[in-house]
Amino acid sequence: MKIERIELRHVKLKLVSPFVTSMGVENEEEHIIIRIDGEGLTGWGESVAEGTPFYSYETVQTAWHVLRCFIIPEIIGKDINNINEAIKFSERVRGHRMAKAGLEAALWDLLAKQKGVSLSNMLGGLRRRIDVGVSIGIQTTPDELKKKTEAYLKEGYKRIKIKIAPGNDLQFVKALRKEFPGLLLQVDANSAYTLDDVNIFREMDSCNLLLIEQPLGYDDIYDHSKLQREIKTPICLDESIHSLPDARAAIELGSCKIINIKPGRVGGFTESKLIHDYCLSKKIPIWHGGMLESGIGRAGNIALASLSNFTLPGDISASKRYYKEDLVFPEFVIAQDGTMEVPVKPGIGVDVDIDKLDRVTVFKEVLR
Ligand code: OSB
Ligand code: MG
Repeated sequence: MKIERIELRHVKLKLVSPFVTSMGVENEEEHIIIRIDGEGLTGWGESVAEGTPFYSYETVQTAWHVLRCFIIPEIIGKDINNINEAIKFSERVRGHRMAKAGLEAALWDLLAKQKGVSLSNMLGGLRRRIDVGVSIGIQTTPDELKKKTEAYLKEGYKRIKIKIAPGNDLQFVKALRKEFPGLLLQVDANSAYTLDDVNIFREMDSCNLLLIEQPLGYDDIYDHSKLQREIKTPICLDESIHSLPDARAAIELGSCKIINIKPGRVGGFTESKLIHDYCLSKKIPIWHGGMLESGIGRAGNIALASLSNFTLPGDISASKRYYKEDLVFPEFVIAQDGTMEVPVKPGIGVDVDIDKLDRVTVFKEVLR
């Protein structure tokens, strides 16, 4: 496959409602959409680096810089026949995994389309439908949270994740648990606590949570191993896991019992598959995280989540949970049984609405 043209677009997407986490408030999501053209076919990917360096050090600007100056010049004009060949060209770049993952996603889409197979099929996915959940930001009161939860449950979501932060934790968790005794419920702290808060997490042990996501430092593995020894609820790492070696360290140290995979955070679908296979061999359950992607990125997430060891419902929600209008058609919808269909058409399996994409693009650059 000759890589003839690569287009980068900085997009700004207005969320349907503000998303409040321990990291701050998000009203709109900025990402990079990557388009690769070759031999009459088009591949699409999304880099989940955000406008701000609050979840990860990467931002739209750093990802753009690394892609444009160091990765794209290596692959433009080349004849690339498989993903491993492409990865070789960006190996010299250390870190910047969100930048790499967006480009890799576009290449996976392009190569799957060349083969005429779905991305799910090319990644080795077996499921035709995936179990999905929804991530709810911090609400002003427990009553507000109950209302939001009830509305999402009506739509079919199988599992609820709520964001927590110091001062906004146990009262929300306990209220929700009381109202919905059988609910599959988990919490995400986005690194807002320290080992001094161990009593808060001990108290959560009585709330029957599926997991506690990233309670401590955003790059920490060691302190999490200490916390996990003090509590029964499984810890799940998100921010701290950037690669297979990180996953291995965390599991061997006992820092977590569950891992959340986001292809952007770990550098792409290839690294995601390595972590998936390793966790399967260690009997560590995994689930697919989310970065408020547009339908372009979400389509790839759904394909990855169709692999067999994604046994817990993912943060992969319907288009309308995020945006009034998604960038793809058909938009993603959730069925009443809490599942989402895995696209079967070649590549990401959905079409990009160029007019809508144009409307949300704030800057565009073409490299050839
Ligand atoms: O920690 O999982 C997280 C969104 C942006 C950054 C970090 C996180 C999130 C989410 C959103 O929780 C999940 C989704 O995309 O549905
Ligand atoms: Mg998280």
